[in-house]
Amino acid sequence: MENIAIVTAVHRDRYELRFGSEMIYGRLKTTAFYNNGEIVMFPTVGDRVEVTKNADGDSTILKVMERKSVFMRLNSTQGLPDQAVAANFDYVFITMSLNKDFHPSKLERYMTAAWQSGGTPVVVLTKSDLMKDREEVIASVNLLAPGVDVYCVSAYTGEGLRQLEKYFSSDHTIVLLGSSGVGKSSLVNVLMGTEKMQTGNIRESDSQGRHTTTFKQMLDIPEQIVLPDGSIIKGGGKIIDTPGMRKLLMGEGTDGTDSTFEDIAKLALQCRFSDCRHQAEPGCAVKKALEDGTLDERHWKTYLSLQKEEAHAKARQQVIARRMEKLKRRK
Ligand SMILES: Nc1nc2c(ncn2[C@@H]2O[C@H](COP(=O)(O)OP(=O)(O)O)[C@@H](O)[C@H]2O)c(=O)[nH]1
Ligand SMILES: [Mg+2]
Repeated sequence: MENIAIVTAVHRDRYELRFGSEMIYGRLKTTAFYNNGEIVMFPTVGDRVEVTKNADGDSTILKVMERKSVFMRLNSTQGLPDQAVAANFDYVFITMSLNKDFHPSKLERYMTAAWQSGGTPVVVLTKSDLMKDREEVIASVNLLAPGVDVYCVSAYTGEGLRQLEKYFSSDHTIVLLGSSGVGKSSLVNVLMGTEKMQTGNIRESDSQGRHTTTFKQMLDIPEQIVLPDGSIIKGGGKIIDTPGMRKLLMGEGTDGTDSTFEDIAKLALQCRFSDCRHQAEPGCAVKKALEDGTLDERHWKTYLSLQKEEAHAKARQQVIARRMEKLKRRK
């Protein structure tokens, strides 16, 4: 695999690559990524790409290798393929701040996205220094995400960071998922021991057009991490910080939905009609469960909205496919 590089950062049309122990820059080979009538997904942070090394200039990226995990987001430009946000990670740190960001329905959506991505979710509740009383939030997480590890951490005091040690290892990559402002970049900085990432509510729109610098980055966690109190924990591995996680695409696969909404899937099997839409059909087990309270109304609503998003994503894919067909015929 001599000509395989790893994407460590994405600039507007230039990619920062790790090639063996070297850092190099690369650009897409135009004919490989545009113009061949097919939807070609651009590389993203974490991707393994095939390159032709150029000794005195930018290297050429020929192709994106198969991904073991990926987060997708809807393209804001209609008709263009959806974008990969981060790829090939092992753990998804679902970050929510303890003081005001925590909402059960948000957690459910993140859980679904995490399972669908192919990564393993870990719930990391941030800014623990601002909240002494966590029992309620932790109980809520345990209820919605049974079996998923939960941690309370503070980038300011370093509380709880020692417990994350087990995720840091040279063959593991972590990706941070969570709303802007919850402290993802601050967490990265404290692990890195330096201000690698800009912090303080950078709006997502700013990370796209106007700025040329990248906020999407994969960093090497140092072998030893010095916590704010001076104590040392074991580090290692890689961490991906990206602000572009808001409009995550709920993909077509239902695996993720299935693990978060297993209860609903089970109920649906008990409906009288196998094609029950859980609206006004007689003998609907979902309706009954909603009525007698065994199925939580909010949980059901989250499920419905995700279904809608999936349908929307599918429709978009069809529109794109049709356009691409047309383009092909025109050539
Ligand atoms: N009190 C407290 N504030 C924090 C902590 N981590 C981050 N912040 C603050 O929260 C704001 C957003 O942090 P940032 O790391 O940029 O969040 P991001 O958008 O998720 O990357 C900044 O003003 C940080 O100083 C923490 O552990 N405790
Ligand atoms: Mg940030």
